Amino acid sequence: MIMQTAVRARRPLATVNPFAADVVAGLSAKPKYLPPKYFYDLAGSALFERITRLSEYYPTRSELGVLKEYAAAITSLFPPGCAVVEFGAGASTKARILLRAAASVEAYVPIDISGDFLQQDAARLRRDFPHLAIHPVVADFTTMLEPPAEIAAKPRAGFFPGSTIGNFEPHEAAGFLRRAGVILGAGAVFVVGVDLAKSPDILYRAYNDAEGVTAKFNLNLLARINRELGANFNLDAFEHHAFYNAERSRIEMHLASTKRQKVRLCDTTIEFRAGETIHTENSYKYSIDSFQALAHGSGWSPITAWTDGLFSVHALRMTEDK
Ligand code: AVI
Repeated sequence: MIMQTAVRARRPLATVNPFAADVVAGLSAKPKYLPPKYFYDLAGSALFERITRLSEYYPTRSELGVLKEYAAAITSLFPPGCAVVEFGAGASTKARILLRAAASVEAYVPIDISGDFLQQDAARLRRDFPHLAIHPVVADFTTMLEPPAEIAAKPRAGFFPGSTIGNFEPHEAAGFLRRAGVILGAGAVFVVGVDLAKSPDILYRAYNDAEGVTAKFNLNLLARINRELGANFNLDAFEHHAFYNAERSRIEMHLASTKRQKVRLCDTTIEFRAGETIHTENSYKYSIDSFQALAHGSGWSPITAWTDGLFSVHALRMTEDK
């Protein structure tokens, strides 16, 4: 019998596990960073849900208030017989406010990466809005390029609430707005929720709540890396830091190492100096004008914006095919 030695080709980490590849790349960079999209595993999503109910975290309450107050005005801009496409839909709580106010909408297309969640919510939406066609799409909306086939013939209104656009770098936000323009097409209206620049005190408190929920949300990123990648982060040796960077008009979140230490993950050793941080999130804050300028530079014509002074909801129109 001939003994064979199996020589298995090593596949690149990015193909085997994109999470592991992104974590190793981010923690090997100078300065260290981690992509904020990895906050939202099951535990992180539950913590974010708690954040939205904190007294200090005004954006969710403010946006819901603006949407409720101006729902009729917002939906009056929608093209008749349109499909509403929501990017990163989650539980579609905010879309429901618009769908209730918009008599002429024919279809709702929630796009989300989490399939299970989307299907459960679609069943509830079909029950609550029996006159609407509900077409959930499981996809990463940041890389999508075409409208779903089911609504190819319909005019479209886009919806991107929550100031998630603030978690993109401005050039990424511009790229996303351009791609959304291609998906939504000529004549589309795009409703985008954007947090406003304001007093640094209010911003500081929103990301440094007294109960420490935002700190847990930030540290859960390390807990997730331990759980999923078998790393050995000691969560007690890292601290949540969040501060307003006025020059860049953004809240920055970091995890700061309280001492000199080494962490093992994916056959790699990552070294930390005392005080060294991992940059985990930026949350850009815009003025009405600065967001309209960004939208305009990305192919959209700003129509109007509604605000309660803290948060803004923008209506944009796509006047030509991009
Ligand atoms: C989802 N995103 C708009 C939130 C924000 O405010 O930037 C994420 C968040 N990070 C800390 N608290 C909330």
